[in-house]
Amino acid sequence: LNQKGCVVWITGLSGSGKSTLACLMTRELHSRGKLSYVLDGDNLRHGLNKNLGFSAEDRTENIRRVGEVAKLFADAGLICIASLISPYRKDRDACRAMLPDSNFIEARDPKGLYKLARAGKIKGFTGIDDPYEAPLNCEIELKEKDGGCPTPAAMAGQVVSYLEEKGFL
Ligand code: GGZ
Repeated sequence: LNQKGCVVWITGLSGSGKSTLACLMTRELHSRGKLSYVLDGDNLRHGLNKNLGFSAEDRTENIRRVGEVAKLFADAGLICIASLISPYRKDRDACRAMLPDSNFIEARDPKGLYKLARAGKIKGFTGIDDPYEAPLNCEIELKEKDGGCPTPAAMAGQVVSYLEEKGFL
């Protein structure tokens, strides 16, 4: 393989575009002939993590499992893109202790989930009545610039450039 395994950890609120970004990144990497794999929190909750809910303990276990799996992919030489809300710093730090990379993106609400949560129709929703702790020292921060919000493709490009700069590609 002409690449070095690593993990890109995308954290952010629900509906912030984590899955879109992960998908664009994996496509961009594929077009460059690089192997990658997306671990998406929402998807994994249908299989590997189907016995877990959204209590703080369950989220911690969710993130721990995904961190362990991501490490295996990275050990195999792939660029593993983990996309989870992962709202607690201590959980992300525990993954970081095993993993080299991290990043962060800002929020929007295309699915209307926040509206439902604010109306009390979803309880314990991250960012409404459950906490979200933004990273303090992430490697990449993808957020609004003076000119407005960057496109998802621009954000994917930003992450891929970072990987290139650091010698992962
Ligand atoms: C946060 C919730 C909740 C609550 C259901 N809080 O945007 P989505 O809807 O389609 O994907 C979100 C997904 C979050 O799973 P994660 O594994 O990434 O979360 S964590 O890292 O916190 O373990 C969201 C949906 O589940 N969802 N109820 N109460 N998100």
